[in-house]
Amino acid sequence: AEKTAAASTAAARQGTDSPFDVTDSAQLKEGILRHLTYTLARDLKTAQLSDWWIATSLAVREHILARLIDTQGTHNDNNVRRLYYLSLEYLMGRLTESNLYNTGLNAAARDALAGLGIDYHKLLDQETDMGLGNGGLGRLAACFLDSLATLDYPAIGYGIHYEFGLFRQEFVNGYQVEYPDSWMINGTPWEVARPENRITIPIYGRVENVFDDRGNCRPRWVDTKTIVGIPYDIPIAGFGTKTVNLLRLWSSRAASEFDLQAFNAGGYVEAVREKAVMETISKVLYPNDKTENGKELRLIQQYFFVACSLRDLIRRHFRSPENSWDNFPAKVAIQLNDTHPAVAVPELMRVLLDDENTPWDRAWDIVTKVFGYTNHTLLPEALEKWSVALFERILPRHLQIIYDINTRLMQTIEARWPGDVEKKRACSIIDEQGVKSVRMAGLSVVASHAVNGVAALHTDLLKKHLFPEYDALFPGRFQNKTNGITPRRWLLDCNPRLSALITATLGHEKWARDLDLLRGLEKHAGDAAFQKEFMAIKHANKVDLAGLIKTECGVEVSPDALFDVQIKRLHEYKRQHLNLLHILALYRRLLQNPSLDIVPRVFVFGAKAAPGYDLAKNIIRAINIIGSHINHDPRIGGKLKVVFLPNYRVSLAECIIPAADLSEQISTAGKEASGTGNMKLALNGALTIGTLDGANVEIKEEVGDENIFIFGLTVEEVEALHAKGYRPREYYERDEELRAIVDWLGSNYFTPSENGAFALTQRSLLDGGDPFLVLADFRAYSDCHARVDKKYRDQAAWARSAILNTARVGKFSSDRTIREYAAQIWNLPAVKVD
Ligand code: T68
Repeated sequence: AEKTAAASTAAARQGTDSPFDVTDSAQLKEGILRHLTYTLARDLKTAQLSDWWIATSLAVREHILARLIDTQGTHNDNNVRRLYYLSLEYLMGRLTESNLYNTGLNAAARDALAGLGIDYHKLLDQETDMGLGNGGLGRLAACFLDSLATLDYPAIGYGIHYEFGLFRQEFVNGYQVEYPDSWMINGTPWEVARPENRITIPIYGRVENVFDDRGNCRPRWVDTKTIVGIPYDIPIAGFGTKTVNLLRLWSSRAASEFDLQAFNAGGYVEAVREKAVMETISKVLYPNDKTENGKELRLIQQYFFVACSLRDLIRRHFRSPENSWDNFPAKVAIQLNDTHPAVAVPELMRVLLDDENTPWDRAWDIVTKVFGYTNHTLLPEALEKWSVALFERILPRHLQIIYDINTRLMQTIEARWPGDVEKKRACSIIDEQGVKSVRMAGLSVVASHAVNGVAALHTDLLKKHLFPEYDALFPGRFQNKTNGITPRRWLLDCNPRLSALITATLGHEKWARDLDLLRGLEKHAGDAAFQKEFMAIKHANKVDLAGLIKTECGVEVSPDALFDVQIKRLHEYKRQHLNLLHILALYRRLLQNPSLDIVPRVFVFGAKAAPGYDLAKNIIRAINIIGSHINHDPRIGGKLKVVFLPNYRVSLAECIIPAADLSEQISTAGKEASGTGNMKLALNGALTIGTLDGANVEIKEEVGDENIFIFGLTVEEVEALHAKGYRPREYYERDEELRAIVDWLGSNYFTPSENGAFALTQRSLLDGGDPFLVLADFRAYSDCHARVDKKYRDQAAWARSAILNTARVGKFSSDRTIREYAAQIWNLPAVKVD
């Protein structure tokens, strides 16, 4: 995208304010050339664009690393309280551009590169996304890191250094095909390997009871195997501050002593095999965003990164001579991003009980003071359970500790509800029904001093439906922390045109650190000249996206059409197939009445399906095949276009979001915990069409009823409908149009040489029982789209609402979210770095 003059002025201004030790483009240019020559051993003639990208990143990195050392020094010298964020996923996207913006060096870099004859945007395009996450949960972790550093909170993120992130997606004959994501192939200039900080942890083995010198029988974990964790550090530079925090990701290795033992015993091949197994642990990210499948390697991944991280943070704590276990809870806050890192609970207990000889009650007191747990879903299939048998084989001592935690929990329940077997069954960490298993959510709730949901509605439902007994048992433990997004990546960096307009209108760029200041735009919402500018920017962004669509999908779309966007993981509850039914309805209406006057629309999809999720993959194929059919039908005069951009990822979202007119947030009420794409799209001036689900409820409260399109069943209505018995066929039979399009979907009209291509999707809606109420919500959805159509024809009214969306969603800055966590969960003071 070409930047406007105003954007570069704003950028230039930021450049002069840089809190980093580089001031001008000449200095940066010198750094770039130095790295090109002395780090990459390239000369100017043969250097490829990817070399220039690495050299530029390394030149900027120097300044960030200097600040990293200052920041860590300040934190260590002052023995500050720190947050340790444990997450199996970090969906970082590209790092170079956001680091340039956050350090204020983007203008200098642009100048330096221009002087070298290098195209800034093409250079940034060399970077492969760091896609070490599935979706919202992983991206939330990345936004949180940005806000933590920006707000000067001492924090370290811990996770896994996956060799392969989320798979790369291509479409072949409409089918999703997955390829490994070799994100490191062009180099990884933003990470620093720290082999000197490697950590060795035990796994497998058995527990034996030995008598200590006082005659007490004590459990000892023996005959274990060994895994080595090598940390890779990624600096996280705050925006407009000197703070640089750390993201530390663990890569697994085999222990050399172990190899040697096997080797000496004549087991050379055995030793190499063992080595390969150990190195498999950090090989690949599991691509399931909801269902848990009880895979051994997944549990090992969880334990591996948690055990390394705990040892690392304990080592940090004891580096200060004044520290001890007594003040551990005063210096350490640990947040569990979902239950994926919940093995940290028994692992910290094990360290305290077995390694440190701490009595149980004192150990448990420490544990419950440091942990907090964030829940991201109510869907039962996403709640992690591990079979007791598997747990025992991999982590026998941890299983014992979990049983001990559960015994004490059952005593508490008995004291509170004497003789109530139902309450015990509901609260037990060990699930005795079916295959005996460990419930990680129960473990996390019991061991944490605070448990939070990610939007107000979600937190209410969490207390009411998922954990009512725990809520009664631990009053005040459950809290809400509505999600947020970083305004740096999701407005300042990705939408330079709109950012420049905002900065020019408000007369400052403080909004990027204080998003509530966007309220200052409200008074311009009715101003015709401002509306024109705002819509011209949207149009320019749509022209850019149209170009990308042409290259990626080979489809010509008009930037004058309404861009109707649904971008998120493909999941039945998110109801991409409801969107598809509406597309089919519009198409059919046009075929029956070619002169029908509708606002021309471009439907834009982006979504990956978990590789084993057949229905989700079938929906992708249906959208691809039906979309292509519609795109090639000359009878509808180009009024409808349907494009499915392949390989949806953070950097693609950054291109789509600034160009969206309409944001599809159409999950069944009660199913989407929060959503964060909804926030990104509203911030960039898209109007939402959505259900009263997740954070949509709060977006509606902020932007006002006239500036959002709400439709469909509410949570209460969904519950009532299920209670009385939902029969999708009733809706199908009652509604002529709905019946026609559902039948159409099931026919071979769109795939003449193939029968039943979309039978899976069609069946889910009828005989499958339509668990997410697509048919029940269809008519309300279709009628709501008619209101969208009407409003879009009144461009002034649309512009006004779009501006008010941007102006009024300041609440959804992750800065606000992080301040709330810091104040209400972590008790974490900010620390300025001089
Ligand atoms: C999402 N969850 C929620 N899970 O669905 C979304 N799960 O509503 C919310 O806004 C977001 O979290 C942030 O709170 C996920 O993205 C996963 O990706 C996931 C991955 C592995 C296992 C289970």
